[in-house]
Amino acid sequence: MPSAPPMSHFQIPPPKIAGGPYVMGVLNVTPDSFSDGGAHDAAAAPHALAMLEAGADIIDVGGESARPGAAPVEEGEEIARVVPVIAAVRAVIKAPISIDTTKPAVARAAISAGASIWNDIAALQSPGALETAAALHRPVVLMHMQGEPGTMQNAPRYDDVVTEVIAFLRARVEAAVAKGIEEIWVDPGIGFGKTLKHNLALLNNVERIAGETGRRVLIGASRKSFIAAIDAHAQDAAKGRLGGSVAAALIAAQRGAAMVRVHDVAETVQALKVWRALG
Ligand code: 9MG
Repeated sequence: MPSAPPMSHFQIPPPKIAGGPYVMGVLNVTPDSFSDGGAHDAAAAPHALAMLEAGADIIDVGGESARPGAAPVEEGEEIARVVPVIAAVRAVIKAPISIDTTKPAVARAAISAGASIWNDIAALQSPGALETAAALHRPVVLMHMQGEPGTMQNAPRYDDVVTEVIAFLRARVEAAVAKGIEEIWVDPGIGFGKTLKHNLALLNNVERIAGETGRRVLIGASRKSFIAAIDAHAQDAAKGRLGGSVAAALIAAQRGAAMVRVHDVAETVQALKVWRALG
């Protein structure tokens, strides 16, 4: 008997802003999520809808905080957080949903519930992650992080951050390609084991990262603490970093980012549209 055909390959539709970038709206489902782009279960679908109406292309659902110092979440608990939310969001929207996880079992459960993209801050380095991603036939985002969320901001060190991040991303792309994974995005991981200087160097070199990895680049700078390292008035992540977040997304797009991951969708989309209107 002939074997079953592979699951169909998912294609991300074109970005809403002509010429891009794609805008990925953050939907965190963690206990501390209300101040971090989050919503409680019942509010998740309306929040996702609001982000889409404001111009988001993709909704990124995450059940484990990646903030510096955040505690790890057990696999079963993470699945219990994200699956009902993905199912509820999928019931009301057609747009792609990405699952922000490092765990293959969570990615599998999320894709079964309706997610279509695996956003992995660990770049498919967890045991079995490459094989799982290959079997899922979905686009993946491979992100760079030095260390682990609990300790990554203690003392980040690089001789040449841009060169080292590119070397890491190239190696992860090669590993993914070797397993047959087709649609691969890369992400230098703003704020993940990086000082202000490192973050600025990476933002300034998005075009080089895209060129030397041969992949489209996603940048997530929204509400990150490097903004407070530039402006002392930005201590409150949810309320005090809007201007810096929008500026960083715009700069990333101008430097060649093909996707920006943001909490404040309407404000970011407006800024991107003004830039695109210049032609
Ligand atoms: C989940 N998450 C938090 N920050 C992120 C970033 O900068 N990039 C990606 N891909 N995911 C992120």
